[in-house]
Amino acid sequence: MAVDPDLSSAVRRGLTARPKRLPPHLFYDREGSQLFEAITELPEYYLTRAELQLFQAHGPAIAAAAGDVSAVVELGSGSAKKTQVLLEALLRVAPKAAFVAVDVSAAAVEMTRATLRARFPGLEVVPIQDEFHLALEKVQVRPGRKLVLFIGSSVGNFDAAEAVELLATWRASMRPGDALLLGTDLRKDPALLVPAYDDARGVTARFNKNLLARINRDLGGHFDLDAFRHVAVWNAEASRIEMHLESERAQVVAVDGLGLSVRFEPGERIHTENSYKYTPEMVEEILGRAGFQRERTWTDDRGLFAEHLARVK
Ligand code: AVJ
Repeated sequence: MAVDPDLSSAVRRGLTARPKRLPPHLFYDREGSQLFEAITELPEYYLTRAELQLFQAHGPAIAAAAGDVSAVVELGSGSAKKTQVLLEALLRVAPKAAFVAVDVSAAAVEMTRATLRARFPGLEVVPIQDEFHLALEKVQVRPGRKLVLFIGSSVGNFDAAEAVELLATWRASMRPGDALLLGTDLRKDPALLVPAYDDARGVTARFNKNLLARINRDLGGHFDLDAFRHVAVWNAEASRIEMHLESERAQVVAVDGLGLSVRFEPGERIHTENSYKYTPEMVEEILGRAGFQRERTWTDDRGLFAEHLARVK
């Protein structure tokens, strides 16, 4: 078995920690990425539709506020359906702008390039497979102002301290006049939040359990997926949805590829994801501490999701 060293060390660290945890970036292997796409179409998962509606309604205003940029840089490139709507508006204001698609996965940047080629034939699309801060450094060989996109509530996986550190690192590779467009989910009634992470069809449960399936596939694990329960809870104090995998019984699970046996108590949980939900004050604070000045914020019609345009201070 060809074992991925990043996966191995993350799984070993997480399953030997107390409480047990697994980092959310492990969700996104081929199966997990497909399950995430399915989540974005669920009736309960309002985030993607709200952000799309926001770009449809406010794309031109966002573009006008961003100004005549020479490059639009998207950190984390997916199927890019929402990005295309925004990009259409941006290119009307900045018709010569290039689009730089950044992802740690080569497959993701290639998919983005192919999709955008078809929709915007004249657009220069630059794929960069690298860490985000290194990609931002590379982009700066181009003259002109850059607009950096970090949308889709991707920042939601990080707590405030981590988010500040992340944004400050990017800020260090940005120049005066460059802008950041940050997409955040908003804090709202848990009656709306919880079902978005615990849908009736069980797609999110499968997405969560795919972590165990992935360990079985890639690391010779022996997890019985039926012996774990998908749990999504609202943590009001921390302002986040938490996802866990809860052991239904006492069990010992071997992971052959790691030479590891993991013991679970009945009801013991593996913490798999935090998804932070923001107030405007939280966003202002994070951006400010990271060296950005928030200039404008837009929300969708229902006030579920927000997009913030911030400038290098
Ligand atoms: C990709 C981090 C924005 O937190 O809503 C969806 C991931 N997890 N359902 C989110 C996710 C469970 C998603 N983000």
